[in-house]
Amino acid sequence: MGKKIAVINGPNLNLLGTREPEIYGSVSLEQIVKQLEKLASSHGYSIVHHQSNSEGELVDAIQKAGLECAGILINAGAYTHTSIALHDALRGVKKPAIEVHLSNVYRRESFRHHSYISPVAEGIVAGFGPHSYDLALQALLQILESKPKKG
Ligand code: CA2
Repeated sequence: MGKKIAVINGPNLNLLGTREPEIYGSVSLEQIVKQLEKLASSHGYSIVHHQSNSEGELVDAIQKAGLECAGILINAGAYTHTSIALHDALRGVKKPAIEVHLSNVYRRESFRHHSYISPVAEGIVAGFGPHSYDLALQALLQILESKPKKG
């Protein structure tokens, strides 16, 4: 079966690379995931990617990741700032999760300054464009690789 890392992306992130390049860059989500797959495979992990524009589907993806994956990278998009359901789902999953944002949310509108994800994340990476995902994966791998092995 192999070791897996879940990458979960929320609403509108399917549009990456097509609009608002001044905020979100010109790299597509597919390209970001390809890059993550390279880094993950060099550490013996595969990536399971899920993007959805629906809150309930994201809850399902988190629950599934909790059963199948060693850890989670999550960019919940605008649901970061609104969703108690995603907070509860992540809280219920006993796997490390890293919160990712392309933009520096603290440089932007004040409604982006609160996150329901941060209290249930190991850490946050924001503001480095697509590179935020690579940095977050590096951090997650470090957490996973420093865990004492069971048995
Ligand atoms: O900076 C981030 O990664 C965000 O999670 C992106 C969300 C935003 O609501 C958060 O506050 C910060 C929005 C994603 C929208 O993505 C688009 C990409 C290309 C074109 C239009 C939207």
